[in-house]
Amino acid sequence: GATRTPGNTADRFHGDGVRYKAKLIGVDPVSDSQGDKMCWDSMMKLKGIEVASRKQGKHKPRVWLKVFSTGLKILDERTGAVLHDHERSRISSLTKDESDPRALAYIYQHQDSYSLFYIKMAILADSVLADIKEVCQRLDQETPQEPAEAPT
Ligand code: I3P
Repeated sequence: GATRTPGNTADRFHGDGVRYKAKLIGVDPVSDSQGDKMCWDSMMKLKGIEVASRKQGKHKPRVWLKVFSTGLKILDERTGAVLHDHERSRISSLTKDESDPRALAYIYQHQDSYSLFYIKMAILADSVLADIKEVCQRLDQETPQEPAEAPT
């Protein structure tokens, strides 16, 4: 709508951003910024580790996923410490988990390497996916001279 134009500083992603309760399923190094099969294989690998960990009585770390106009942050739920700070221009391949309606994954580029972050939300992932898409797509609108890097 009209209130979501780029450069609008009064929207909900500015300031403290939008905070979602979540758990970090895992982080996995991947070889590229995108690729459906690569993402799926990485997610299933992390899911296997999650299942094995739970059998040993371990729980997924509880976090907050915060969506800002500038990117994403993952914070420790209890202490509020920032565990990961992800600038939106380095986020690629946002993936909806077809096997779990509360989970999502994305790839973050750090220098020459890529990591897949696999996150389980406390709510259905759709609205969170839409929020992440929105902040990443704004980047395209603001820098039309650059090739699109945001998730499609
Ligand atoms: C828990 C249950 C929860 C799950 C939690 C499990 O097992 O599967 O749904 O939280 O994961 O321990 P149980 O029913 O045996 O208590 P999520 O739905 O958020 O994954 P966790 O231990 O990693 O928090």
